[in-house]
Amino acid sequence: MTQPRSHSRRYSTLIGIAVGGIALLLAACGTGPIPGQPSSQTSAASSGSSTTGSCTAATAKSAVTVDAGDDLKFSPSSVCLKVGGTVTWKNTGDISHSVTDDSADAAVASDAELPSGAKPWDHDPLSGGASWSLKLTVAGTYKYFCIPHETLGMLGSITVVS
Ligand SMILES: [Cu+2]
Repeated sequence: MTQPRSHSRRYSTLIGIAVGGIALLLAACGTGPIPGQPSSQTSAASSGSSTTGSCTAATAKSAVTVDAGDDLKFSPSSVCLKVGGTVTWKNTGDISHSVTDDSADAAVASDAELPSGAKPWDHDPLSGGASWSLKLTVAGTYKYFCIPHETLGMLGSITVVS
C-alpha cells in the first residue's frame, strides 16, 4: 500500500509550501516602517521633502557648510537656513565642482529654482580644497546644481525661512 502514504506525503509538502508563503508575506509586511529603528531619523533628514517640511524658524541655522566631494554629491543635499544666513560650500575632494542656481545653465530646468526676487548665481568651479560662501536674504526654496555633474545627480536644495 504505497499509494496512500505518498499521497499524504505530498499533502504535507503542500501545507509546508503554504505555511512558508504566509511567513514570506508576513516578512514582507514587516519591512515597512520599523518603529524605533535608529536609521529612520537619518533617512528622513536625507529626503528633500521631509526636510523641507520640517524647516522652520526654530530649526533653521544661520550658517551651514555643504561638502562637495568626489562622490559627485552635495552633502547634506538639503539644508535649512535662516534669512540672512550663509551657506559655505567646500570642495572636500579633488574633482572641481560649480555651485549654480541659474536655469539658463541647467540641463533640466527644474534642477534650478529661486524664490521670486532672488538673483541667480553661478560660481566658478571650486577646485579641491576651495570654498565659497553665499548669504541668502530672500526666503523661499532654492535648488542648485553643479554644471559638470548635474545630469549625474549632483543637486542640492536650500530652504530659507524667516
Ligand atoms: Cu560637480
